[in-house]
Amino acid sequence: MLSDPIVALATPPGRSAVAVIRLSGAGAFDVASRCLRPFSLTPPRTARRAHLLHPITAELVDDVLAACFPAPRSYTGQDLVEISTHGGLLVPAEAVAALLAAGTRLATPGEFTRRAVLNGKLDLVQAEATADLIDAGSPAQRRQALQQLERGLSRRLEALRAELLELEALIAYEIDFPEEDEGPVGAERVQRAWRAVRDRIAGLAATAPEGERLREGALLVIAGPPNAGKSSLFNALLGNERAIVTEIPGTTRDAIEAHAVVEGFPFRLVDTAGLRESTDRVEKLGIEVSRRYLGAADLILFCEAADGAGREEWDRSVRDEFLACCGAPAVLVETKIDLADHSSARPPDRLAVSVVTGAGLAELKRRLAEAAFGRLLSIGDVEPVVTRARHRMALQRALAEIDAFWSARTEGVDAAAAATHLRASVGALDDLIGVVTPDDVLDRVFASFCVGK
Ligand SMILES: Nc1nc2c(ncn2[C@@H]2O[C@H](COP(=O)(O)OP(=O)(O)OP(=O)(O)O)[C@@H](O)[C@H]2O)c(=O)[nH]1
Ligand SMILES: [Mg+2]
Repeated sequence: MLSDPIVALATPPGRSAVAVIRLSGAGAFDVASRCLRPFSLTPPRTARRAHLLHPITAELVDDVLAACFPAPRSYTGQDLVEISTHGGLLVPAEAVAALLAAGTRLATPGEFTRRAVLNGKLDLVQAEATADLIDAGSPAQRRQALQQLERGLSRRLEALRAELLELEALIAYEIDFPEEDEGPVGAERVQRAWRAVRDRIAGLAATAPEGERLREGALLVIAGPPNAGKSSLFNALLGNERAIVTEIPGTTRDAIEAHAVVEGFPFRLVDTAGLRESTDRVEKLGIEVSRRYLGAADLILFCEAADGAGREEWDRSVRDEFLACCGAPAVLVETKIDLADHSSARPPDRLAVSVVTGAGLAELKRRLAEAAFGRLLSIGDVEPVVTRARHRMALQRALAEIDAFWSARTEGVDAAAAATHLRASVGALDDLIGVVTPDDVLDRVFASFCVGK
């Protein structure tokens, strides 16, 4: 049912000053009136102090603040009551129990936002952004989610949709009068309009790799010979002593993964076992794990020590061959620069760092953010970005259809048939915004939501 009254705790359980409970659906005010003394609908959207009582035992549960949001001016678009109780484990749970006894049921995960979508309060992209904003772990993620929540991406998609419809209108004459040689709209104008909208859709689709990376964090794998200072650098980027550091080559055996925010961007840092030919069984397993991470990396931070540690097996050609095999772009660093012999010239492609003096670390962070998120940095926060596989796939479908339109046109297929591809392209954008959304798509979008969202 999509309108029955539902209730859930909107804040996490645990010790806190206040907790917020939401109640939404047809009859939500009746339910609230059975538990709140006094209960008043007016003035709407105004918090009022009340006692919350159990509707059957009449036992006082808490002293609360309650606000009523009559439909359609509420988060869900339905009648909604927001109740602030005292926090902790017991009080909010008992308040929810009282509301359940008064005739509601517990919301399923994401059900409030799902109702907001079905009632047209949010589109699907905004609903996803709501979850992303809550999950944001870095400033860049928060800005991106907020921009989507404010309809930055939705507006761009609507503009693209309007351009596709205009293109369709341009060829309407050819559909109506297929026998005429040249309609009132020149072929060039149609081509220009097609090219413009095609490029704009392709441009948006091109933000997908970094956009998806922004949601998940860039996988940055720190690799290099044993004893090169990888774990030391991992700790320095993380800001705490997570990985064990010793002067013994082969200290790190297993890969260690941790979330880090670098220059405001999210990274999944991985420290790996130093790469060398080893006969030690455990170390060999660790090196195998390193290779697997390297295969999945978005970016590799390759370390070589200025004091020559671990250099024997890693001359330049071995390193270059290794990096070429990895596939991901690499940032090269020369570690332990405080130990360097200053008379020797350093190759210009490498950034010199030291975790002892802190030299080069700020520059390294900038380079990492640039390497992993350069496109996002250059387009800034104003341009919309797509951040999910769902977005990317819909745009690719829109692009394929608009290209199919052009092929059909150049191959002399009649205008009405070619125009069906434009329709399909519009349809792909509609699916993305969530104009008409089938249940299974909604199920997938809301699968990761928690109860109370
Ligand atoms: N002077 C100096 N010593 C460093 C620096 N970075 C690391 N070291 C030292 O180098 C040694 C090896 O450092 P680790 O960070 O454990 O090196 P690793 O690459 O993780 O080594 P494995 O895990 O064995 O592959 C330790 O004794 C560190 O204290 C640095 O910037 N300056
Ligand atoms: Mg290590």
